[in-house]
Amino acid sequence: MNQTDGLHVAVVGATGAVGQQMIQTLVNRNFPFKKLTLLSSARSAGKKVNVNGEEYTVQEATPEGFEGVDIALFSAGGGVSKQLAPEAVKRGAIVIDNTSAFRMDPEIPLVVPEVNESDLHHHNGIIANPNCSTIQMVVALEPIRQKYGLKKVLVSTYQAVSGAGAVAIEELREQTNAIMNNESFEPKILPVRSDEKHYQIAFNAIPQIDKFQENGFTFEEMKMINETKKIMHMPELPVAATCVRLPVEVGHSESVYFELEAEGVTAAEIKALLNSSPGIVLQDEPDQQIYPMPANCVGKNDVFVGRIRKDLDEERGFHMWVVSDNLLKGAAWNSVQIAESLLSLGLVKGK
Ligand code: NAP
Ligand code: 3JM
Repeated sequence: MNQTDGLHVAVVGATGAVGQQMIQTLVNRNFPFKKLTLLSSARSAGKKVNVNGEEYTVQEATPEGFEGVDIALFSAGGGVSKQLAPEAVKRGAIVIDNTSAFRMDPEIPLVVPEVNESDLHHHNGIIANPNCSTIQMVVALEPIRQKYGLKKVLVSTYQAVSGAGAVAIEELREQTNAIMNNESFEPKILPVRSDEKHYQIAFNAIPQIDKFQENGFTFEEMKMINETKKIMHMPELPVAATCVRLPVEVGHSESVYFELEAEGVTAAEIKALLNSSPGIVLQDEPDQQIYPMPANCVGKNDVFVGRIRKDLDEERGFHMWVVSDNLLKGAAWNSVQIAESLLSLGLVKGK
């Protein structure tokens, strides 16, 4: 098949917070699909979804459901990916996986097109999409790494509830209403659905995203640490992260401290560099009170950077504030962008 005839694309987890954005992004980008298969668990099978004026019926994800699929975008949790991604590949599909299931597998490329698009040349059927918080940070760090070198990265995140799925968005809304109406409520989802304790997220900040590891970091923090080193091909780069959930619906924010290899660099030089770097919008005019905020980045594909300033004590240290729509560049857009890269590099054959 000629690629321009269109591809058969499947979205696994099509009814979820990320899956919905994937469908919308495919439509918005005019992605060349001739057939779209929407997959979920048995719970949502049969549900009708409107895509660009056409009605699609969601089907239960099964191995056989991948027959004839060219590209499968997975976003239904790590367990589903581990079970079904190899089945999709066996049937000839290229899988772009949005979960943590395969990200640290050395045989599997972990790709942010602005940073390491060329890693796509060495895939064996599965390509991993990094964690949302990692993606927006490496888009901002890569131009700096290329020009000045990086010695250290320390990040604290301020993450939106939509990163924990549709049920977490619902929980924030219901809790906020309950508190405003003086009603009682019982937290059930955040910080981690399967953990023993659940805490209020409305009017609060929770310093736990994903489960705690033996080293005292959470899994979300370890994702940021390990994935950053892999994507930037810097296994020795010192990276540390603290990830915090906030009562924001969409848009992750990050305070990033980094140290350069180079000496004598100014904040103005970093601003000029980021202003002309791919995927980045610079919003950095303190005298006009201009800086990125999640409410302004919802629905946009870019990574917004501001508050760039030199550390007062460390000559090679800088601080910046990085914001992006976690469901778009953090998930759906990065996945579709990977699919677009595969097409432009001639790495999708089609059938
Ligand atoms: P969500 O809103 O809870 O949606 C989950 C989706 O997965 C739903 O479509 C659900 O279908 C489907 N699903 C659940 N169990 C399934 C099964 N056994 N077989 C097939 N489909 C199943 O969650 P979300 O926020 O969209 O996130 C989905 C996944 O994407 C996460 O678990 C995570 O691994 C990944 N993710 C990645 C990033 C990133 O940083 N790149 C960000 C957020 C999420 P039903 O409607 O049938 O339940
Ligand atoms: C974001 O149930 C699961 O396996 C999903 C957990 C999850 C992940 C993950 O680890 O894949 C929820 C939200 C992510 C992610 O992107 O890392």
